[in-house]
Order: sequence, then C-alpha cells, then structure tokens
Amino acid sequence: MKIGIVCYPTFGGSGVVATELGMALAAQGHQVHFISYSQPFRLDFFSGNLFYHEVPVTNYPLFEFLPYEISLTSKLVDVVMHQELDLLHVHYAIPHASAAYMARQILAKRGKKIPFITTLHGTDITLMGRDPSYQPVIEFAINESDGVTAVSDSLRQDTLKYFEITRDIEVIPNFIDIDNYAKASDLCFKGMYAPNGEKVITHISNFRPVKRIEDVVRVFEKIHREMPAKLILAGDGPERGNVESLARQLGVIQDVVFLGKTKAIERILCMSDLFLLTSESESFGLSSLEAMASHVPVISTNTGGIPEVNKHGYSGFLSNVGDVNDMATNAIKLLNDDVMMAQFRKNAREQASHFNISEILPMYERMYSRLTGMDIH
Ligand code: GMT
Repeated sequence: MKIGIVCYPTFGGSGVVATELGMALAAQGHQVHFISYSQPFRLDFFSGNLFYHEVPVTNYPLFEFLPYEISLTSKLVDVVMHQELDLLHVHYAIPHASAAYMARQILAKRGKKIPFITTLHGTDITLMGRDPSYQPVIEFAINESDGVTAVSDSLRQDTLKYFEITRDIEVIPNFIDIDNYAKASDLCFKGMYAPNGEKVITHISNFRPVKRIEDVVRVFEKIHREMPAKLILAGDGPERGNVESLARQLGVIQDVVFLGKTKAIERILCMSDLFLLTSESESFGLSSLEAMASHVPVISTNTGGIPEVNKHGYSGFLSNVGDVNDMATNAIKLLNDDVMMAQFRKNAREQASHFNISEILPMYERMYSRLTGMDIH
C-alpha cells in the first residue's frame, strides 16, 4: 500500500509516533511518504520504501502569517496524484485534518478518491482544539475524516466531551519497539553523570507548562534530601528558565543536568533509576512508556491517559496532579527498597510489552485495509 503520513517534524510525541509508525510500515513492505515542513527528527532509517516531501511555504510582504495549511494542502494534492497514494494518515488534528479534508475534496474533483485517517494525540483536543479559534474547524475535520483514532481511551472520552462527534473514534494506543530499549545497555554511561553511585532520576519532555516541570524539581529536591541523587532533564522549551531558577532557589542546581534536545533517549533511560512525569494533562505520556521499556519505574500523575500506561503499585506509582509530597514519598520508598525496585523494574518492562509495535501495528494495518478495500499482505 502507498501511504502518506503527515506530522510535526519537531521534538514531541506525535511526531515520534508518526515517524516510528511510518518506518515500521516501510519495513513491512508498504511505501511510505512523509509530508511535513522539515524532515521528522527521528527519521534516520534509509529504505527503498521511505520518502520525504518537504512543504515549502512561499512568503509575500502582504502575509503577516504564513498560510501553511494552504501550502500543505497543495503538497498533499501533488504527492497523492504523482505518487499515486492509496491513503493519507495525518497525526495531530491541527491543521493536518482540515488540510487533508481540503486535499480530498480537490482530488475528488480531479477524479482521484483517497481516504484519510486522523490520529488525535492530545493537545490538539484537550488544549488547542477546544479553543474557539480552532474548535469549529477541528470538529468538522474530525467528523469528515474517513477514520479517526485516539491514542488512549481517555483522549477518546475527552474528544466526545469537547466536540459534537458524529462518527466512531477507535482507540489505537501509542507504541514502542521494545527491542530498541534492551540494546542500549551496552552504551550506558551512568558513571559519567553519577560518578559516586548517586540515584539517577530522569524527566524527558518538550518543557511546556502542561508538563509542570517545576514539580519534577520539587520532587527531586525531596529525594535529594534523603539520598545522593542526580536529576537528568532531557528536552527543551518555554519552561527551561523557570526550572533552572527553581533548581537554584531550592539549592539542587549542582545536581541537575540539562541535556537539552537529544535523540539519545534509550541511552539516557538505560542509566536511570526512576522516571518522573508530573503533567497537568497527558493523553498518553509516550516518554513514560519509553522509560518502562527500559526497565525504569515511573512516578507520575494520574491524569488523562497516564493510568492506561503506568500501573499504580506495579510499574510505578500515580499521584494527584501537584501532589509533590506523595510523589516524593513513593519515589523514596522505591529507591530505598532494592527488592521492591527489582520487582518494579521487571514489571515496568512487562507492562511496556503490551504496547510493543508488534501488537499495535496490525491495528493500523487493519484500519488501512478496511478504508482502502486493499489486502494488506
Ligand atoms: O505534548 C504536546 O505538547 C503535544 C503532543 C506531541 O505532539 O507530542 O503530545 C501529545 O501526544 C503524544 C503522542 O501521542 C502523547 O504521548 C502526549 O501525552 C500528548 N501530550 C499531551 O496530551 C499533553
């Protein structure tokens, strides 16, 4: 099958999921065409089945804002026609779903029928999609999609709550290739960051306010009072400055390592003892799944789709949003108990295995087959 995948190329879960999905589909023999404004950052796999089409946005002095959605739509029309695609799969509704809708209409006028699937990822519904400046268009584009998926049941419920949805939404959870997270142990350099055997606590995100990274620092400071520990922060974004000031104010800055944006996720996780995810809202929490695949238990909030991924008292612990005392108590309990920690590490990996790509990819393939009427194998 020839599949067009539209996604954000930047650091963020939706782009990661779209890229990993495309690479896995290509490995299965599908021809996959990525369409985005720059090359997706995780796209580092070369195969005769993978293609990348950049969306150019032409500027003009009259434009205060670049009309990206129009450029994307035109690119979709062009790629579908010339590459003879069978299906479009867009990740993150804004503005990809409405661009795909428009492309489908234009293509129909040219005699080419193509279905499109919209995968909802989280903030396209829970934060931005609900905003009145986007809501009517997003609602329309979701209802007009030929297939809609949500990455968790919680996100599906939120979509039904915030929009007038007139069609089915299928839950297809996010996934990882679990084998990638076992290999990394050869490349683990824990001693570089924790030379005196300190516990390594990790957080990875895009540093948006929704992640409440200041809570990560507050939890870490409580752990740090009880035992030698290092906090590794990977990623970057608008909260970076606040996080740094808080770490200074709480007197832990010397034990906080800011790695910035990095692709070396497996290498960071393989040296971690615990992963913190303190988000205000989270449709899934892909980074916590990556941690669990690396045998790292997760201390998280219990918001959104996180409880579908991290199991309380099994792969980690869950607390109410903002309850840094509870999160720190759970973290310290686990870090101080080697027997419990060994069990949780095993459990985390086992829980992650339910989200292995081998389980999830067939769900997308079945949907593709249903919508195109084509046989997958
Ligand atoms: O987190 C964001 O700001 C946007 C978005 C993204 O593109 O990374 O994240 C969402 O999609 C991820 C992949 O499906 C999910 O794992 C994240 O939980 C979700 N973020 C939120 O719901 C805040």
